[in-house]
Amino acid sequence: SPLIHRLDYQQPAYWIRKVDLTFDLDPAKTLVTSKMQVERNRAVPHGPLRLHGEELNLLRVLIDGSSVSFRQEGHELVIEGAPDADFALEIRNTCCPEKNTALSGLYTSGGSFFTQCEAEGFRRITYFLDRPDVMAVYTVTLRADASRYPILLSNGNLTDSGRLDNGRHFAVWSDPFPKPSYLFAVVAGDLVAREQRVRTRAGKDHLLQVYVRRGDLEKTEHAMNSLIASMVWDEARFGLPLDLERFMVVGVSDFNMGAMENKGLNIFNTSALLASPATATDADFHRIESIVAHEYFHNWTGNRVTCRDWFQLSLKEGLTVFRDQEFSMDMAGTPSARAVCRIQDVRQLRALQFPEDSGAMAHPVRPDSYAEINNFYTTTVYEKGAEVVRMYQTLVGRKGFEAGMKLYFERHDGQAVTCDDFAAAIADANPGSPLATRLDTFKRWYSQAGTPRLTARGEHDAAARTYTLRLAQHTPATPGQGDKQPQVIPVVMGLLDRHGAALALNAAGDTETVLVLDQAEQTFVFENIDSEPVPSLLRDFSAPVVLDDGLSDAALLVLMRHDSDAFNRWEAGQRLALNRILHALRAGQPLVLSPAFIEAMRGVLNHPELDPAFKELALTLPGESYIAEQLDVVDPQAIHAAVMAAQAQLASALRDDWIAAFEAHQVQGGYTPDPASSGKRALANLALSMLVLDARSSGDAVWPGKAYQRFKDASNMTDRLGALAALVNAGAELAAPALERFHALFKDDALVIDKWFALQARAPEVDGRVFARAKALTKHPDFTLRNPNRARSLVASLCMFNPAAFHRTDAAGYVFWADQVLAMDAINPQIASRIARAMDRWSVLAEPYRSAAREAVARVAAKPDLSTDVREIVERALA
Ligand code: HT7
Ligand code: ZN
Repeated sequence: SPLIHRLDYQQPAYWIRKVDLTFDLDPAKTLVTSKMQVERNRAVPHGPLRLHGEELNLLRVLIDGSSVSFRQEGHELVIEGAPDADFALEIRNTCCPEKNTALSGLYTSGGSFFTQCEAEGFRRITYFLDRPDVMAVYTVTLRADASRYPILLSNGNLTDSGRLDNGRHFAVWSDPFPKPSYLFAVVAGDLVAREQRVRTRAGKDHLLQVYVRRGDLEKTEHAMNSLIASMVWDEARFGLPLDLERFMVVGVSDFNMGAMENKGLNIFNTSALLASPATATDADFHRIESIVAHEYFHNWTGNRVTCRDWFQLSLKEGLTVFRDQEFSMDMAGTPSARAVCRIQDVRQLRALQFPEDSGAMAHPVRPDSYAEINNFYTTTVYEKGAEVVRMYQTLVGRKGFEAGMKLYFERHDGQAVTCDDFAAAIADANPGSPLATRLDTFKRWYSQAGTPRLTARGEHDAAARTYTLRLAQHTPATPGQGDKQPQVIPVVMGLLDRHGAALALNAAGDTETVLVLDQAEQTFVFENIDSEPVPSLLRDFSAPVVLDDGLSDAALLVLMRHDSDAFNRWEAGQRLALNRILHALRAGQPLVLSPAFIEAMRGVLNHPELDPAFKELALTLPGESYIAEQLDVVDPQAIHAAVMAAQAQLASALRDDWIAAFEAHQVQGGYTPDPASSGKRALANLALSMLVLDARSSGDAVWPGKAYQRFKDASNMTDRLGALAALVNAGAELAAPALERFHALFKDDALVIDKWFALQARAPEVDGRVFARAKALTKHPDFTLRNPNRARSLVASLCMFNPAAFHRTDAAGYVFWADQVLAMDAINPQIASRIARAMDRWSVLAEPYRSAAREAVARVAAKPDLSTDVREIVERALA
């Protein structure tokens, strides 16, 4: 497929300023009539009007009321004789929602109609200039059967509604804000709404509605509360109010991503919307809060100011992820709960984005080319993009960042702009700042792929009482980018003495500072340092880099016990564990945890002041994909064996402490998903899983029995799933009856059954049993590739999140992967290409995995009628 290049951007030959859309909704054949006000763009030479359109049946094309000649060229409708003036264009076409299994455009799910237009779904509804820099004002008339589709929704305000003949009815919606077509939405179906009227600080009244299927209404309270909290936060933190009288959120079970920020009509995957204590875990409640906030925040960062072209995607996504992360931290409240949020975000970044940055799909935050834009809704664009925005804030300060945001909206409200425009606004609002003085170098974060390596070495001069810190950076080559230039790396840091006391870094007595690295190598000297200090670098993970500070285990122990920065306390513990695991892997020796490490972990577990949530994170070993990232040649089985050994040793050495922790962290009273209660549940669940694991090697039946009892009696899903996971992950005999019981209890709740599949597909592999079970589950009557959540729960869980079950010496995992990708591609290319990415890093695998994996990728690539989505992924993998 041809590549689209960022530097080829050109304005369109025409703008579409106003659209009148009429839908005669029918699952088999929906009729769409589009009346557009088209304006000639005098900034570019006159040329044909080229409209995008896919999977449509064209009925007629009129310009100023008269038919015109046109031709269809691939996915374009070309009108050669379009006037060199403004004109009215009318197009009539049909599409087939019930056959739309790709879930892009207009489709049906559970008997209702939904749309998904980002990135290029609008062209699957009608012919249009389906690009984000074409912004129009929409009026939408929906006509449908009144009994099957009593609710008819679109963007903006309801301006008319009423009955029609033949049991049909209609609704007219007008959206006053010009918007790109990707923010257009329609929903029609038999839905019910939770409603809430709110008054904002500015004194405006709004109606908030959360629409779901009948029966799901009681699961929408948390989403509604999250929406209200998001509104309050955005007004308080950034002065950004809701600009619509009505804000609607709708849940749908078949959805390719988490949610979509359509103007005034957000559409959500039910997995990101519905929660009750009995069916959703603490993690689900937290995820829902963050996604509801994310979509709401897009109303300003994405909708009011949108992207000029899709290469600028991180302009809205990186910024909005940053905003939802800040919101979650503010909602968490205490410094410790904020640190837990940050640690979770960084753990996610390292587990998903770092591998992306070092694999076949590595690309800059602002990519240079793509074949299929849907392949670039990536963790690099989203999460690394958010880290880039965080670095702006670190370099100009929180107030400076808020001033930069204000200037960004003053300059660009109502426009479609670029990442450069955002950078300019933040820098211009902060003249003289370390950002403004290095803006061009800073912007390399947008253009260079790959995770920079930061090396730090310190030298203490006892006679001069100085400490000299040498920082060096280097970014490894990535596909298509051999040579990298130095980037701007803000290093938030402090120095500790060997007893853990914070040292003054300057005459003012500051104990924390920001070093700004912008060269390949730089040296920083600290005065009046009496003895060899322990450096605490990159506090709060101040830049998305891999740090090599060469610290000894003894120095890491000082940081782990005493650093004022909670992130670095956690990080030191992870590094101690990682060092042991890597040492064993490189030496090909069995893993043995040192007594010092075990005692340090005991210290954390029994610490009287640390938060349970922090303890749970500190006592969880580094993930297998993060460990793999540290190695040049990856043997997934060896990594798994080392992690399992480390876990077994921690389980057994701290057995009594785990018992005490489990008993001390029972939450009394009704369920609430607040950070304190969820932290306790997380630690109790970890303790329980350690005790059940240890029971397996010691032959003890008490803890599996207790876990089963807890599973049966639990009053919330976090405890129930935690106990079930403890049994399944330890391979306990009681796992099978517990799984059966769980399925029977929740057989009618799709989101819970997704958990049932995922738990089994993600269980730690032992002797190929997990793989065999997962493969068998593809034949389970509840399994289907047609529902993305279900497909992800089994296929993605196995292929992308269970390396030891997937990477097998007999290559059966790769055969399974290829079969599933090909089957999925015929149904839903976006989901198929996500699953295809399980092979991004095949080339770093040890043999025999490497050759077998390559063969499987080649088998998929050899299929002639592959979608553009999957083709781009497998061809990049093989390049
Ligand atoms: N902006 C939304 C992206 C999205 C999407 C993209 C491609 C295909 C389907 C999709 N559904 C949603 C989601 C967000 O970042 O908020
Ligand atoms: Zn987003």
